[in-house]
Amino acid sequence: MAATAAIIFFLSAMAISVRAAVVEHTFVVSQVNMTHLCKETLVTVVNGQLPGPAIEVTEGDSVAVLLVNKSPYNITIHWHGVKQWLNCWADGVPMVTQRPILPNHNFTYRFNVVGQEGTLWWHAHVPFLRATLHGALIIRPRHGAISYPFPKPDMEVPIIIGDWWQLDLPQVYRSMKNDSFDFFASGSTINGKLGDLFNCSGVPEGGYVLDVVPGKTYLLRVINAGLFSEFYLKIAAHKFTVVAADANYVSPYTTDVIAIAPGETVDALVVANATPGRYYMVAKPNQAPLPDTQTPEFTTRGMVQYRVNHSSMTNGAAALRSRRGAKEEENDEGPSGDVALAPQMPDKHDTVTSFYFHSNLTSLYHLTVPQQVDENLFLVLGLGSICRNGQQSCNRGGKNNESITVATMNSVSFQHPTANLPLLEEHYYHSGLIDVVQELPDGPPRAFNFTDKALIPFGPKELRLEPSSKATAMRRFQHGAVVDIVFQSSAILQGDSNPMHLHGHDMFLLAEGLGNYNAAKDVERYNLVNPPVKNTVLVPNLGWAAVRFVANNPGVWFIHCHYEFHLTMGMAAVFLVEDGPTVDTSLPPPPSNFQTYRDCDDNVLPDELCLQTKKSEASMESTR
Ligand SMILES: *[C@@H]1O[C@H](CO)[C@@H](O)[C@H](O)[C@H]1NC(C)=O
Ligand SMILES: *[C@@H]1O[C@H](CO)[C@@H](O)[C@H](O)[C@H]1NC(C)=O
Ligand SMILES: *[C@@H]1O[C@H](CO)[C@@H](O)[C@H](O)[C@H]1NC(C)=O
Ligand SMILES: *[C@@H]1O[C@H](CO)[C@@H](O)[C@H](O)[C@H]1NC(C)=O
Ligand SMILES: *[C@@H]1O[C@H](CO)[C@@H](O)[C@H](O)[C@H]1NC(C)=O
Ligand SMILES: *[C@@H]1O[C@H](CO)[C@@H](O)[C@H](O)[C@H]1NC(C)=O
Ligand SMILES: *[C@@H]1O[C@H](CO)[C@@H](O)[C@H](O)[C@H]1NC(C)=O
Ligand SMILES: *[C@@H]1O[C@H](CO)[C@@H](O)[C@H](O)[C@H]1NC(C)=O
Ligand SMILES: [Cu+2]
Repeated sequence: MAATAAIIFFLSAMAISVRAAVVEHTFVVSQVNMTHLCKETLVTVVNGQLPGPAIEVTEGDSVAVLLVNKSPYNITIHWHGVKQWLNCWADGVPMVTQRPILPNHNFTYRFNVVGQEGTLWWHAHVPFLRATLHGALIIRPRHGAISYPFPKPDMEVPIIIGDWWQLDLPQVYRSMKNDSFDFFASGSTINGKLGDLFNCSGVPEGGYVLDVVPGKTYLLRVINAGLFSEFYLKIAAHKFTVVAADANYVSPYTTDVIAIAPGETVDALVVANATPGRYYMVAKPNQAPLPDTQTPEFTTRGMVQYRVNHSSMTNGAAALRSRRGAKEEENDEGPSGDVALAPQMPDKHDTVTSFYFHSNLTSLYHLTVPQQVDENLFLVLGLGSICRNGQQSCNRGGKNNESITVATMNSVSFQHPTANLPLLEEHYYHSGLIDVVQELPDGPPRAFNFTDKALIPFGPKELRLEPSSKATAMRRFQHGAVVDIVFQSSAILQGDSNPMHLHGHDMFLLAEGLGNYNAAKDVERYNLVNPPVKNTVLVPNLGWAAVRFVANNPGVWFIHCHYEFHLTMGMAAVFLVEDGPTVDTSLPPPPSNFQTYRDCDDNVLPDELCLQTKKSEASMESTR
């Protein structure tokens, strides 16, 4: 049975291209001790590595990842940005698309990577644990480097920006769900390394080093795997040519700074054309200025180091210093005493540089953007409160123990499904249960001046706006529906931006702006010719972003903010895309290794999972 399925799977992969391969990995999830900043911390990682292993494929390949869960946690892995065409089963969202993989259990994910090129990534879709469970997913063109739509790079380098946490992350999650928010990382990292801005008793932390050869071109595959912050990335004395974002090619865009929010990826070329020497590569988080609450955030840096002999290196850097002066760039004493050049970074309160960076991206190709729109959603992103213990009324706001602060879309805070079957299974087997989830409203319950700064800081003024509901909010789309969404950030969120990530589909980013969205004048600005195509759209702080996508991939897809604190607080929903009219446009049955409620009778599913499905199963029988 399993063998037959494997053969069918292999044949369908073959049909795409005779040369398509199956890329296989084994991911062993376990806990290891790592020591940074003088402190040993127990972290959950894949194959003992942080970041985890990179998956490298050629477009059209299939991927098979055997996940062996030796951690004490329930785990699922999400293949961030992979479209999972007709394969929602492999999307890896616990209780939305699959049951979690229990401790001491295994599961094999199988998916094809088709019609996408560039950089994506994978991460655990387990609250907060994705801080240490992540890695790159690199998709090269089928016809080799010659088919890159830019000069062939001499070398490709993943640059994963992340956080270093010294806390028990599952406990942080439980606390944040219970109205307690003062938990922060202890540092930031580039490729898992904190760098020399951090030290243990004065001994600098090791930093990421990229050795370069003069004149060579490097393709940086930049991923923001951090939980809390957007970052600015710069390399002293070097420019980037951005060529792709979210595994979609963009018109080459030259800049000295990359802005990247959690969930986004950026591919950029860097030519090693500076005077040979040592140049800091710096990743610095940004945040909205006062009166926003200011949170601890950390700059991290690595080094771009020219491969030349030591004396010419020192001379080169010194020459560069005297030529450029200290106004543009700051010099820093390297650990070994020679001088390395540090880039001048944007101010941490500068959010305009991010707005410009994102607004300046356009698709490399002219696209066929559908013009006829079937559905319009206006999703206001905000904060709210719910009463503890399901009560209807309570004291809200301030320091009280009767309500819990939540994050919302149109005043609904997402209740992650826990008690029943995964939503996708309910949907596929037509249990009828899925009908009881709440419909995501098309617009906010009340209009207000969404970006009125008088609402900052979060205080008594917005109390009247905040009563919210907690529900598994879902929106159903007919197969093929063309959907427009305007995401509107609100001042209730203080000055937070919101990287909104949609599973299973890319979105055309038609326009973005500051202040309140105004259809009367903003629709005219829509780019329907070459909009960037994204799986994660950064909605500017106190601003909006308008996207369009075609709901043609049947299944149940998560849509959520990629800031972990907003997701934990409920800034999420699910989109259910109906089957199309044909087999080729309908969700196939679950893969053969996929355990559903039907396996309970055969004792295939572990008892823990059967117990929780008993109730659902009973009600399913009654609806059949
Ligand atoms: C991590 O370190 C602690 C304290 O040193 C030790 O008790 C524990 O066994 C270690 N765990 C692992 C997985 O190495
Ligand atoms: C893991 O998942 C099972 C089944 O959904 C659930 O019963 C259990 O409480 C979960 N364990 C943890 C630690 O979340
Ligand atoms: C999980 O996979 C590992 C490695 O292949 C294997 O040794 C183990 O028996 C598997 N466990 C289960 C429960 O299938
Ligand atoms: C949640 O917070 C409330 C109020 O601070 C506290 O009484 C309760 O013990 C907390 N619950 C958990 C599970 O931490
Ligand atoms: C080490 O780190 C601490 C805390 O960030 C800082 O105050 C101190 O200046 C650092 N020391 C050195 C020698 O870099
Ligand atoms: C692109 O960036 C430049 C500054 O780098 C800015 O002046 C311009 O307005 C930006 N373009 C858009 C469409 O935002
Ligand atoms: C809530 O706070 C009030 C006033 O601080 C206190 O009297 C009450 O015991 C608290 N209730 C709970 C359940 O902690
Ligand atoms: C909304 O608030 C902004 C910022 O405080 C203000 O500039 C704008 O005039 C307000 N708009 C309306 C329609 O009241
Ligand atoms: Cu958010």
